[in-house]
Amino acid sequence: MANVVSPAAQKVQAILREAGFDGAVRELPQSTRTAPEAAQAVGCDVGQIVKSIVFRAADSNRPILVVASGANRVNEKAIGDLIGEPLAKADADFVRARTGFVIGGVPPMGHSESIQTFIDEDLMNYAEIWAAAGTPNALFRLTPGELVRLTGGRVTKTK
Ligand code: 5CA
Repeated sequence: MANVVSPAAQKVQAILREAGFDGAVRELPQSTRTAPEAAQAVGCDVGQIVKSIVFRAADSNRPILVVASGANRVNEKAIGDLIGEPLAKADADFVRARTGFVIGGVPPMGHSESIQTFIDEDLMNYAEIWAAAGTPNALFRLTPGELVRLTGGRVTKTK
């Protein structure tokens, strides 16, 4: 924990500890802003990277989080059907305001408000996965079961 210097990454580490998760946030020298960069940085398959993609529900204006495998594209129409309203793009300001984190560092949990979350079922195929930890160069390793517990999200087909 002592080696985590960025305030945003420290915040994620603290949130994880409070949730009873004992894994450590890792700050890396290189960028982990995108899923391919993150996979390269930790030496895993791109599919093992947890993308936390924020959308805006078009009618209610609430944020919707899709936690997707780095190998997959999100099917916005399918998620819109699940929530009963279309999904719109979220811009960088919306993401920062509603999650408390900048794009490229948004973690799957610990946001400034509670966000309805859908989890890509393909992430369940891996023994270990990696998620963003608050900044575009911080990650933490977890299991799919831990992801489900930490986010309270619904596992479904998101692609
Ligand atoms: N740290 C990496 C791996 S964990 C990461 O956060 N990847 S990510 O996929 O979860 O976050 C990047 C995502 O942010 C992109 O997939 C894209 O959906 C979104 N994004 C990137 N640029 C913008 C932008 N200008 N406006 C809105 N969303 C964006």
